[in-house]
Amino acid sequence: MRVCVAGLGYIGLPTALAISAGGLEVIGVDLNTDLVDSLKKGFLPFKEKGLPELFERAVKAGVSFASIYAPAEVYIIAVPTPYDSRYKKINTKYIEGAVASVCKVCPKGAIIAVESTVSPGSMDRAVRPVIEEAGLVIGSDVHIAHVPERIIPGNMLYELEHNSRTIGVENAEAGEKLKQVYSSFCKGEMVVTDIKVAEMTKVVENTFRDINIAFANELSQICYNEGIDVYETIRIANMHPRVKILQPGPGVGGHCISVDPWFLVGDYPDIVNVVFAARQVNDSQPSYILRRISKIMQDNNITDISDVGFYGLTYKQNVDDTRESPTLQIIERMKENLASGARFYDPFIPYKLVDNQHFDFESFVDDVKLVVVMVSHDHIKSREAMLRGKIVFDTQNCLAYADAIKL
Ligand code: SAJ
Repeated sequence: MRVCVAGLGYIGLPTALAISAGGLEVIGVDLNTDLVDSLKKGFLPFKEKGLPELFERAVKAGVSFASIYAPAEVYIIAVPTPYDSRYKKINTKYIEGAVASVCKVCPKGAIIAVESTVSPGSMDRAVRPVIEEAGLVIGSDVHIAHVPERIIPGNMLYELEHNSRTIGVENAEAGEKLKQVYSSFCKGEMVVTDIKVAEMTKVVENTFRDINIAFANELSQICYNEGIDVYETIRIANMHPRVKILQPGPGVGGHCISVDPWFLVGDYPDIVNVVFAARQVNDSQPSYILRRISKIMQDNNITDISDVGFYGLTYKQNVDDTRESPTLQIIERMKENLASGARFYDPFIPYKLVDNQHFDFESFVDDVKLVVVMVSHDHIKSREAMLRGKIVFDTQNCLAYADAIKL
């Protein structure tokens, strides 16, 4: 069976490689010709544990990369869905473009499976009209499916192989074929359902996590007011067999958890309460961190913002993805308050992303009095000793350093 994976980013590339290593014929397509050229030369566009090894296996198995679409029995669409944070809406233009291109080359009976993050109803709103416009009949000329991705950056390849999959389809035959494709690399259970349920489960999964993190963040503020250790509180509460509270932090970033709940808020404004409140709590956590920083500055007679250094620009530990990251959110809030001059460092971001960015950890630490740890990269955990003599605000509770100030 031939599978064409459209979009060779964080999701599409590992998926294409895994299917190829799993024994099916795979062509990976991306409109970015530079990316395709560099993949052909053996260069990977981002870091992920185990990816170079998987790449090697896929190349041996014959994976190919191209910028134009080719005939295939199954198309997996994993193109970006850019998010407009002002209007809380996702843009499906790349999905629509990919589907239109697929329609021009696909053989009769092909399956078009969308993995990209979409809001519930997008398959009807964005995908169906493009296919109809191309003159194809859904259900006979092509079949559509939604197979939302579920892998977590930082542990993608393990999860790709072990997580169960939701396969949203309109007929059992397409479900069977997709099961075959996904079972080529995934040992998890394949759950076949309808498209609307598949769309909803994706949003529900990320919203559940957002609400849980919001609870932890709110608890951190309550506990701070009372002088109670929030981490100890959560640790003990989680010993109850039916309690599993996540960890507080500096805010929620990434392209999924901070985005998907907004779909429910936007589409059901008269119903949502909890979902909306959780979003507000998590979105305001960076401002809370800023208030805590200003208190720490006051307590330690620090008056110059350039004496404050933020460690970490990515949205979470050990990844190089900065989308919606809490540190970038903090920078935005500081701009609104005309506070500039703070310093920034992230070992995963070796290019200039923000003003006053340092590229050497030692000089970054030397130049500041207060280090705010925003991201718990392994990098800083192994360099704790270098923070000695500094005031440290550890918003991730990742350091053993006894004097570090916690949430
Ligand atoms: N965070 C906390 N406290 C926690 C856990 C996370 O503050 O206890 C923060 C992180 O620091 C980060 C944000 O939440 O800023 C999101 O990180 P994450 O690791 O929870 O999740 P993502 O966005 O990397 O990936 C999520 C995953 N969804 C779920 O776990 C339900 C992943 O499985 C999805 O594939 C992905 O979203 C997606 O693409 O939808």
